[in-house]
Amino acid sequence: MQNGVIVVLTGAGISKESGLATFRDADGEWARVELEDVATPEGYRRNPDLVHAFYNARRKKLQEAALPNAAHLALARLEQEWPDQVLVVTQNIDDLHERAGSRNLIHMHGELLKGRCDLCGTISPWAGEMTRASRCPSCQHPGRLRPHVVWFGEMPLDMPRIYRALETCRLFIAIGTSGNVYPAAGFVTHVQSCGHARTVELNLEPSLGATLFQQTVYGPASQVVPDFVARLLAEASS
Ligand code: BJW
Repeated sequence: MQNGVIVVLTGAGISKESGLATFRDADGEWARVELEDVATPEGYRRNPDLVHAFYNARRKKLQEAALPNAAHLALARLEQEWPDQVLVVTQNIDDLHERAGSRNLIHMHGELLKGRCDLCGTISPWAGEMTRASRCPSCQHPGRLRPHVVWFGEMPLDMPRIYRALETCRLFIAIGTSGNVYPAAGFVTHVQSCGHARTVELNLEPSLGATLFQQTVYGPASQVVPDFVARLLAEASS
């Protein structure tokens, strides 16, 4: 393959082998809680305590029990060794890509280890429990801090930068995402419409949009991603 910009879209499947649940698999988050209750602004207004409990538990597990796996590490290696730009666009709110060493990274659905103040708009690091009484570290106002995550009906983050990268990339790789949630599920079609990139899906099983990709490889992310990255880097250096 010719060198050029690579965009990698990741979803919950890449963090599954790090011990973090996906959403729509049989053992996923949406089998335990109603998404309308915990992942919408309306759910948060109805019952903020329930939403805080959902994110507090995930924040604790992320910090106490999750480590990057071989797939996260392979993407960090790709960014270091690929002769052109590699941008990872993750739907995940965990910090496993950062911990693995990825630096050119967009969290389009926000970050679990940050809070956002509804009053002053400041986004602050947040490692502990968040409650209705939590104060914004910037304006000190209590009761207006919420998890810095993107719920249904809210605008995902950094979209202009993501679309610019999709329009210039030579390779688009989607890893561990089911293709249920837009706008991320539409990225492959957007890339195809630009007509100058190869598209690849790496997943445990075919996603909803699997037939839209030119190449598909199925298996656990910790195996298929390192293999795919090794092949790409070998092609680039030959
Ligand atoms: C493995 C594996 C292993 C397992 N190895 N793989 C049409 C167009 C545009 C928008 C819409 C539309 N129709 C409806 C909408 C609105 C809505 C939407 O998409 N609804 C759908 C349900 C239809 N979208 C929105 O509201 C978004 N905002 C928006 O659209 O704003 C307007 C806009 C439009 C156009 C451009 C710009 C803006 C916001 C979406 C917010 C999503 N939020 C959540 C929760 C918050 C974060 C959190 O709590 O963590 O984000 S929902 C949840 O789903 C989470 C995830 O990031 C997201 C995607 O899930 P993901 O990652 O795909 O996980 P799963 O579980 O679905 O799949 C796991 C995959 O891994 C599976 O395929 C497995 O096979 C695989 N797997 N083990 C490899 N070991």
